[in-house]
Amino acid sequence: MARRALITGITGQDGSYLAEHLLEQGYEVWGLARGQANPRVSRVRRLLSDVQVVRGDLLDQGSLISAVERVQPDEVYNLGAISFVPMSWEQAELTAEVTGMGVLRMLEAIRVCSGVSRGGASAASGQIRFYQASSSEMFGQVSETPQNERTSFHPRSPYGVAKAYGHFLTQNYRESYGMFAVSGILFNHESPRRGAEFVTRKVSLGVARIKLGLAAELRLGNLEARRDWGYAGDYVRAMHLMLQADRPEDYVIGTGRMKSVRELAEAAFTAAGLDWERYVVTDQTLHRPAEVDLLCADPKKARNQLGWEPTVSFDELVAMMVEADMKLLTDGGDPDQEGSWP
Ligand code: NDP
Ligand code: GDR
Repeated sequence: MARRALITGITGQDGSYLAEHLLEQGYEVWGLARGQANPRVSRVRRLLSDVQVVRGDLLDQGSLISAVERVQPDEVYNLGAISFVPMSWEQAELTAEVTGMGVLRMLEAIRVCSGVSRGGASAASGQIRFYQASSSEMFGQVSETPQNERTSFHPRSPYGVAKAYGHFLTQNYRESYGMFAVSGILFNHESPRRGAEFVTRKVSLGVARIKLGLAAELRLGNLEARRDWGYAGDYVRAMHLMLQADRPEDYVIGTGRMKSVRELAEAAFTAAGLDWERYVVTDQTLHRPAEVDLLCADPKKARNQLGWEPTVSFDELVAMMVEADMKLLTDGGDPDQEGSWP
């Protein structure tokens, strides 16, 4: 019998790549989607026609219990979240509810459906394996570089705080109930399917628009922020590997290399044969109330224990994204429409 996976956040960047990867591995894949007429669901149905959709919302405990009862998954990947850091200041309570409390609701759904009582672990507690999408944003103002699984957290946004709650809760359900529940502490990962609000995609779309004469400038915030950027397709393999391990453990996933937003802009404009300094305009209103200045992963544990390695370099990633956006716009695609996914 095929193994069965349930993915929350199926309409997002990682949900799509993870679904493709699991289908290739022979899984039966189910995606949790919210809303009665979510336009992103039709995008999933078109691109990922083998994925089955179950309705549910991380804000609604009963819907998660129903989804787990219906799908009877072997593995649950909790990727659903409000994931855009600036939005977490504007809607801090909603971020706490979805990105933080949503983890509690998903873990409770699994606990209840596995028949694990609060009195302690049962044999059933190991049946459903759980992956939580933790984030390098939890490190925030870093105490050491690079960051590994033992580095302390100092989150700098309501998003980072909500992720830290979900992270510790996942660890707590593992310790309290013996559940196979793990967190991947993933550093920034990008692709042509990245949301247009995130800086890499904003840059690749901006470059494509300027190259095609559709825009004259690109407005960016803090050019000095440094991140460890990798390719989303590589990172979803790590999620799957974590749930195949003998023991439930948390892992840091990243490339171990850091670049600044300035270097990102330079690489993307250069990939299109343009000089970035002629087009990039800095805009103070795009700076954040509290910035994370730098993040850089130490992925040694994942390399040694899971055999995981990234395969796409920073320059290859930037070139891939610029090329995809040039094609999208040349073909008349509209990146602001939910239906369009390169
Ligand atoms: P996206 O923003 O692309 O996707 C977020 C997903 O969450 C969407 O499918 C969205 O669905 C869903 N969602 C939002 N609110 C709810 C809700 N109330 N109930 C159910 N689902 C909901 O994120 P990514 O794919 O980039 O990231 C996946 C996960 O990994 C997120 O948890 C993110 O925080 C985390 N992460 C991402 C990193 C990255 O660099 N990409 C790095 C580290 C962690 P809808 O279409 O309905 O809005
Ligand atoms: P991040 O990603 O906040 O790291 O969170 P984002 O791409 O939004 O920002 C990265 C860095 O770029 C700087 N920056 C800008 N950012 C945006 N979005 N737009 C701009 O115009 C701009 N100019 C400069 C930011 O200040 C920041 O320092 C992502 C999300 O996917 C999270 O969900 C995930 O947890 C983390 O990565 C790891």
